[in-house]
Amino acid sequence: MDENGEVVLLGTFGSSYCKRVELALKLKGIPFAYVEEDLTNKSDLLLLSNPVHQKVPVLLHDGRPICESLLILEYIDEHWSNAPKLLPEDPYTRSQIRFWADFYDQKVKLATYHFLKTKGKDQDKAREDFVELLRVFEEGIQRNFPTKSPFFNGENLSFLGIVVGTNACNYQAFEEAIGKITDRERNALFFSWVDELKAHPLMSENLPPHDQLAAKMKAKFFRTPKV
Ligand SMILES: N[C@@H](CCC(=O)N[C@@H](CS)C(=O)NCC(=O)O)C(=O)O
Repeated sequence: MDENGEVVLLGTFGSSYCKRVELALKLKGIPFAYVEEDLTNKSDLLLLSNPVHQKVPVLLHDGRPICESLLILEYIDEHWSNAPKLLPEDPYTRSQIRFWADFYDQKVKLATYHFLKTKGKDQDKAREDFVELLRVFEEGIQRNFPTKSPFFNGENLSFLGIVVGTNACNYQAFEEAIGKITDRERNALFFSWVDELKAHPLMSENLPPHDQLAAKMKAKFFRTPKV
């Protein structure tokens, strides 16, 4: 057996939650097997491993399941505690990183779901909420990390870089499939971070191909593309 124990990732194509885990494993150099899940016909392994949420990603480490992408990233960083570290050592800074990762998932990502479920004026409101949330995110990151980018740990991607980058680097595919949600002028700082993340080799080499991702999103949300 590998000295790491057997590591298996249950995931699905195009999921930024799953991509987070894949990038963290690759960053740490942990060998793993990837099992693609069909979410329209979930496997018994997925249902047994994540009976509460029945979602991917699930990480199986020597057969023991860990669920929820942010918790999986923490597990990876704690179990394989060698460098490169995803989270910083200082407990206060760690808590700030976790706060903004949670904000991104609970607020920013949620705003994109509101956007894709609405039309007309409601959709305009969802777009405005999204831009405003990114502004809050920009301000918070500047306030909490005035001197050092929390998206990178040295030359490596960090916890927050992985969490935000695996999602935000796909906004173009989202927009091709669903419609225009971003405003690069009003969120110029946020998009300067996204551009940096996108240029990082680990990110750029592992992002899902744009066309395939846009096609999957179109098929999933049954919308015609808006030009
Ligand atoms: N909070 C979860 C969200 C994971 C999630 O939403 N996964 C989606 C794929 S992107 C899923 O498995 N959906 C299946 C379903 O909702 O039945 C995490 O961070 O891991």
